Amino acid sequence: MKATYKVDGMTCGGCSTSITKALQNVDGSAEIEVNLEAGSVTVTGLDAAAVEQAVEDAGFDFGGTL
Ligand SMILES: [Cu+2]
Repeated sequence: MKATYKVDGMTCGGCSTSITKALQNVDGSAEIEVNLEAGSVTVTGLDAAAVEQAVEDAGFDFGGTL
């Protein structure tokens, strides 16, 4: 399952790295692609609830599925 989600609060490369690491640590995650300019993240292998949890735990705002 591959889907793109809105993530608010990313301002720099450090933010995208934090989110990438947080999602990599979730069981089942495969490909993770952060788009800083668009404020979005594309994730393979996780459902929306798991992505939301990881994004919020990393300190960013989950904005739902795009
Ligand atoms: Cu940052």
